[in-house]
Amino acid sequence: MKEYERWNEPPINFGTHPTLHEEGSRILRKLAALSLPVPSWSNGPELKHIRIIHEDTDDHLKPDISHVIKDLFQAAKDGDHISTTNFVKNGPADHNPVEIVIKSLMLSGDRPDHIDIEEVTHIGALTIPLSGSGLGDVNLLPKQVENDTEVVYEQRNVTVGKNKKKSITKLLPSWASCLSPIGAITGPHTDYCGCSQLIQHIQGRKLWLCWPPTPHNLDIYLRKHHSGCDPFSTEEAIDQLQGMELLLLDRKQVCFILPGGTIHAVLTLTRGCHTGLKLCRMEDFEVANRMCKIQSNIMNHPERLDKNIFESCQKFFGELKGELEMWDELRKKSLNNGRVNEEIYQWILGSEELIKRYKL
Ligand SMILES: O=C(O)CCC(=O)C(=O)O
Ligand SMILES: [Fe+2]
Repeated sequence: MKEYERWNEPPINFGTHPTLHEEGSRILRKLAALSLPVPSWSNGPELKHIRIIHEDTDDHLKPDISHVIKDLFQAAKDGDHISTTNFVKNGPADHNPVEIVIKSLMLSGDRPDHIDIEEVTHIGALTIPLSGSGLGDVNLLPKQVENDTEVVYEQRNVTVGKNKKKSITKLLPSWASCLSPIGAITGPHTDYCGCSQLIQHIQGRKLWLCWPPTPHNLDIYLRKHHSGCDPFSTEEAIDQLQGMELLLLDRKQVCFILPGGTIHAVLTLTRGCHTGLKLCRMEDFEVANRMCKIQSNIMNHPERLDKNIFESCQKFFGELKGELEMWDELRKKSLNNGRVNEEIYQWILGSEELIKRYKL
C-alpha cells in the first residue's frame, strides 16, 4: 500500500513524534493486510455510506487555506473556541495561544537539528469558525444541499465588510474548519447527536476511515467510549466495526457527506485543511433516534454511571438541545411528509423531557 510507504518517508517519518509515527504505521499496515477489498474513494468500488457531492456548476470561488488562516486569527481576536488539540497526547490543548498553533503547523514535518523531536509539539485546531473576511467570503454551499427541502444546515451571524462603518451582519452557513499538522491521527469518534456533516476538503493528503452507524457499530463504539478505559483505538475499530469505507483525499477539492452517526478516524499525510458544516437531514432521523435511546439507556442506570460517563452523556444531551431546534426547523420545512413529521415532533417532545430530567 502506497500510503504505508509515504508514512515511512520524509517528511512524515522524521517530522512526527515517534508515538504518532508508530501508531500510523500500525494502522496502515493493518489496512494493507486486510483480505477483503475495502470500498475506497477515489480509487475503488463505489461507496455505499459516504456520499460524494458532485457539483455540475463550477461557479464557486474556491476555498483556500488562506481563508481558514484569516478565520483562525479572527477567532483568536474574538476569543472563539477553536478546539486546539495536541495530537501526541490525544487531548485538548486550548491553553495554547494562536501563534503556538501556527508554529506547530509550520514545524510539522521538519526536523529541527537543535531540537529533540520529543519536544516538537503537534498541535492543530479542529473547529475554527468562519469569519466575514475568511470563508465567509466564499460561497461553498453546494446547490444540491441548498435546494434540498429535506435538509437544513447550521447558520450563524457573521460580520461582513472591510471597515467597521460599512460592516453588516449576515446569516451564513456555519462552517467550522480544521488545520492539522503532518502525521496527525484522530481516533474513531462521532460528531453531533445524529446530524450529518458536510465536509469540504481544501488542502493536503488525508485518509478518512469511516464506519456506518449500524446498531452493531454504535453499540461497540459507545460501550467502549463510555467504559472509562483507554480510548477506542483506530486499530480496534478496524478489527471490530463493520462496513468500513476509506476516502483518500489529496489535491482535488472534494465535497462529501458523513451521514449522521458515522464513526470516523483520520490520518493526515501532509499538512491538512478542511471545513465542515452541520446538516440536519430527514434521512438521519432513525439514527438520531437510535443514538438518543442508547445515551438515555446509559443515563437511566445510575449504578453503572461514573463521573466521566455521566459527563459525556450530559454533553451529548447538551448538544442535542441545539440540534432539536434544527430538527424542528426541518419538520416545518417539509410539512408534506406527514407521518415522519409527526414522528419527529413526538421525538422532539420526548427528548426535551429527557433534557429537563437531566437538568440541562
Ligand atoms: O482531520 C482530523 O484530524 C479530524 C477531522 C474530523 O474528525 C472532522 O472534521 O470531523
Ligand atoms: Fe470528526
